[in-house]
Amino acid sequence: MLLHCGSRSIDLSSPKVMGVLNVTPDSFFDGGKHYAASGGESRLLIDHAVKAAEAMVLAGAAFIDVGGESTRPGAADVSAQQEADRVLPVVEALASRVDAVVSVDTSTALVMVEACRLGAGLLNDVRALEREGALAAAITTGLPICLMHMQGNPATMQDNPAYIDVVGDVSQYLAARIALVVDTASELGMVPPQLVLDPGFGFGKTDNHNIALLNGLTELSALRLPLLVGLSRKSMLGRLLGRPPSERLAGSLALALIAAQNGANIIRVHDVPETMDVITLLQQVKNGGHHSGA
Ligand code: 8Y7
Repeated sequence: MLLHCGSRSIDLSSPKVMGVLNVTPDSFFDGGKHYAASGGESRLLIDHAVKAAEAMVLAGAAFIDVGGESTRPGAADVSAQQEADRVLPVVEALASRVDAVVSVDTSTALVMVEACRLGAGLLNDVRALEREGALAAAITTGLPICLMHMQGNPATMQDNPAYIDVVGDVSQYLAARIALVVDTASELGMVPPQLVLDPGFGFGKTDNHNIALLNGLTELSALRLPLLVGLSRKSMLGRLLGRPPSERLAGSLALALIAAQNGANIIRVHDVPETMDVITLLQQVKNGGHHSGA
């Protein structure tokens, strides 16, 4: 199927890679490498972000996910204006200069609308449009939207995550959000947006919950929408392998492969070239050794 992301369309009949570009000062992995501080420095930092995005696109990323609010447990709250100031200049620069869909990782209505105006092609909301004003704002952009499941909120979500049946519960939640988006679009007289679903690995989940969801991706496919997964360098790998973020590449690649084999359509990662190799190999093996050219 084709995902219509503004001026670009992405063919999801084979898995695609989304590269992560953080513009927060406190990202757990890249440590805010691209953080636009202020004043004269911000131009330089935007150029740096564009270069990083260009490298990911050259390596094969179909999407670049730009985020300005760290969802790391204990991260500082960011105001809508602060988030907009961080993210929008980067969205604008990328949209005009980079050959990929610019995805904006936001839960904030203002950022959604402005990012769309500046050329973003996908809204990636870890709160599945639950924040005040986000539902109508997102629908109004006409862009595809990724709805992610999270239990609780980033500050406390890992305290004691609990489910009756994690795959069933996540699937039910996402189905309810889909219905709400469709109903709201109809009330607004808008065409319902294309939706992408994400079980939200690590967002209010124990390792066992994450593993059940990884094994249960095929059940989420029953909702008949594209699936996005983010597993790259997450703390689950820290616990399962006993490794710090900088040593989680091999584990991330293993999980990316499992997710793609279980039906994930978009893999959100920090390491684009390495993940592209995994996806390319998987496609070649699926095709029985014949190159597809794609
Ligand atoms: C995810 C995400 C993060 C994810 C989607 C991290 C913004 C934490 N994780 N968005 N964002 N899915 N859709 O470790 O798993 O990258 S932030």
